[in-house]
Amino acid sequence: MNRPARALAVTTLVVSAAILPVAPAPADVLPAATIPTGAQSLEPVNLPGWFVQHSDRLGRLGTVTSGSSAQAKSDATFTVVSGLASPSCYSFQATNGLFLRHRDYRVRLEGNTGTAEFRGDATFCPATGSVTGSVSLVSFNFPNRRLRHRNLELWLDPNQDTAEFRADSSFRLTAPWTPKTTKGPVIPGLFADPHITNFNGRYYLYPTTDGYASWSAPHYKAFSSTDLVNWTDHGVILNHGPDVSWADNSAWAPAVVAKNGRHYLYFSGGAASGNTAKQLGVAVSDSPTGPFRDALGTPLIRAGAYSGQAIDPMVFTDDNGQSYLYWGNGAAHVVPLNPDMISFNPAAVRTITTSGFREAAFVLKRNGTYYFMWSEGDTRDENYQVAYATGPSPLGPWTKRGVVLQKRLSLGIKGTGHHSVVKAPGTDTWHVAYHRFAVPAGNGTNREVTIDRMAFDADGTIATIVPTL
Ligand code: FUB
Repeated sequence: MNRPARALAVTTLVVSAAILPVAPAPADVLPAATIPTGAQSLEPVNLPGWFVQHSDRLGRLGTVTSGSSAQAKSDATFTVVSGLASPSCYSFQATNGLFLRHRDYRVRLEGNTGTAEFRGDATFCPATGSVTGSVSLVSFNFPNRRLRHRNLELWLDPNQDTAEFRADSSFRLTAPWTPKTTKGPVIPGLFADPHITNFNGRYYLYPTTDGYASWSAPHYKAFSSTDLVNWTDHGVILNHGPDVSWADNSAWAPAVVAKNGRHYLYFSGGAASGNTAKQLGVAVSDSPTGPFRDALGTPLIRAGAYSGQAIDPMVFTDDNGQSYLYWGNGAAHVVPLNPDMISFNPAAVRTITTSGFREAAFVLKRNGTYYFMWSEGDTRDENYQVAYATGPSPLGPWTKRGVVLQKRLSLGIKGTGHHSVVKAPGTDTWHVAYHRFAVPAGNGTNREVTIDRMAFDADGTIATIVPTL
């Protein structure tokens, strides 16, 4: 078959993807809104008993039965996650951590490089399949092409209005061949810097969207749960592109608080041109799941106004109702927020000096003691870790107590950091959300979110947190 050179294909995709991210559907094929995330196997509608699998890093079909080897079952199991290039589409991650992507229109299994090309090639948008309950997967980068099987191989072929093509490109998502054996990650896919909180008895998670080169994702999603196990994806709650005039990318490390009957989302972002240094903003919404709108139209903290990078915001509200904003990378700062939650007195900003501080400040209060926590090292380094100090007030002074969370190589857990902590309402039970390199194939830009227990010893020290899979 005559296939266009890659350079030509990429030029085509930029134009077409920008105008129309999902292929125009033929009259008899309606767009399918969602498909279930989590572990799934894909069975073509016209080849029952055969499943999408990978072998030698190429996508193909193979038969799998209950008597097949564990490897064959594993090769036919994928985790469906939020699309690497678009949160309204999907990506398919194999149990070895690699993603289904197409290259030269052949479907392959490769690690996420974070480039726009890879993310687009590994993202598929759902359309209704040829039979009830089936789905057809449209390429994000090539909206006129769909995933189909041909000679038992998986290809990305031009959409054709024929019965044969419709059947070859329609799949049922079925119970996976590989049962889930571990609890994590708590939200499928690549996310980092989780901010966990509880509003009115319901838990909320606000992470950075990960898997992008240089952490350049432009949007935030929200997730909620009643049990910290089953999480509902509420979709995108703020998108720098259309929603924030001064930021285009680097939607990093959000933190959300409830106050004044509203919800305030503190976030950082960078501009694509001009001054590209990160700045910190605040957005507001009547709902914890957005949509949020930029409250100021300008940064709350401009790049260069204080030492270090203006990233990683966190707000702690004391029992008397006074809220404090903490932030920083390289240097930590704190300032009391005004009652409107979107302004402060610049003269009241203080710099916190605790040895080892890198980023990701988090503050909690328990039994009258204030705990200032942070991440040490580089998020790209497997030694990234969490430490803490205690003090008598939200402004310190702080006494360092030590490291409480670090890698656990015996389980393949690396890069544990950028955490947040939540207390189960009405109890002394505490949970810590943090990110780690995605298991097994992750790194500093392919991270995932997990939750473990955090406990206090009788003297108030934080017991070493045990990372689990
Ligand atoms: O996710 C982007 C950045 O990486 C965060 O702002 C840092 O805390 C680090 O986790």
